[in-house]
Amino acid sequence: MLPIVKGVLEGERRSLARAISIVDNDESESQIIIHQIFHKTGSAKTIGFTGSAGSGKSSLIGKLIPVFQTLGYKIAILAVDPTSPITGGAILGDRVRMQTIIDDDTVFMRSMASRGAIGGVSKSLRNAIRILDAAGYDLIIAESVGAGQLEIEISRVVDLTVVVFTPYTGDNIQAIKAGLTEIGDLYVINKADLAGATTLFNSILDLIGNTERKPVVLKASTKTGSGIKELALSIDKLINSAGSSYKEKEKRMLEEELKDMVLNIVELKLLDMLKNNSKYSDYIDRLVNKKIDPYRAAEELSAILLR
Ligand SMILES: Nc1nc2c(ncn2[C@@H]2O[C@H](COP(=O)(O)OP(=O)(O)O)[C@@H](O)[C@H]2O)c(=O)[nH]1
Ligand SMILES: [Mg+2]
Repeated sequence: MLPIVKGVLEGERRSLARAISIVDNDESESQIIIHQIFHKTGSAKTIGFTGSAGSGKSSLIGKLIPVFQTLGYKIAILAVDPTSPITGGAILGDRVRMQTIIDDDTVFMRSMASRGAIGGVSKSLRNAIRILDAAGYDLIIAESVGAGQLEIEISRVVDLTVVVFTPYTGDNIQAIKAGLTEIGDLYVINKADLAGATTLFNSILDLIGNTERKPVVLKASTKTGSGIKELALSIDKLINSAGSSYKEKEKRMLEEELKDMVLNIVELKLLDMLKNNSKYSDYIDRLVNKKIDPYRAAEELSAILLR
């Protein structure tokens, strides 16, 4: 067993941080780490928090943590931010807003850059979750700092997606991105202490709450504390009640992951075979001389490679 894996399994923080960086940067050690911990994973519940910057995701997570702790969870938080390097400012701001919890060394917090761009995010996040899961964290919260495609990707990796809206971050009903209306299992209208929240809450109920899948829609304020406990209890209920459908989701996710990885390996192999095939340069010459068209060249060359 790698020393770092031993550290991870003992929940040692420096090993955890290092192991997460390794999978985040897709370093070669990732494979060995995942190989050695995979059998210890599968018990953690995962939640993704998405929504516009400034909607209050970090503040909400900060307020939810103590409630989740009274429910017995051991919590880890991953801030997924491909736009800034790991040492960047975002996580520092978040640490301030989550002050109450970072003083508590039972909560683990780490930011991830997931530099592999889109597609890289799900891979890094999935593996970071596995590391925390193997270390004994049983509630893992991913906060998405980006937007758009990233949020959809995160929602595919976690058990439950919470979408946070406020009237102050451009989340009026016309401007809400189509994707967001589909990925949430639970919608929070935050900053309920400010005017406009109730109007937005009613519009969201109309737009999303009454659709067939009936996601939960709640109002909350991290400032007054209203709705926080209800939010925590709703999340707890959802992640624990939908047992069978999450198993199915898990199976689908593993299938996707396996498919992606196989395609990746096969693509690299085929590329290698193609470049080393003596016919390859012949075909390029024939294309240049207009002796063959690209469609036919590709057909024939593929047939040769797959023979
Ligand atoms: N009035 C009010 N402000 C809030 C509330 N929740 C968060 N904020 C403020 O909104 C800003 C953005 O919050 P933050 O948690 O960093 O949002 P994030 O970017 O989604 O993580 C901060 O200045 C918070 O103090 C709330 O319930 N009411
Ligand atoms: Mg934040």
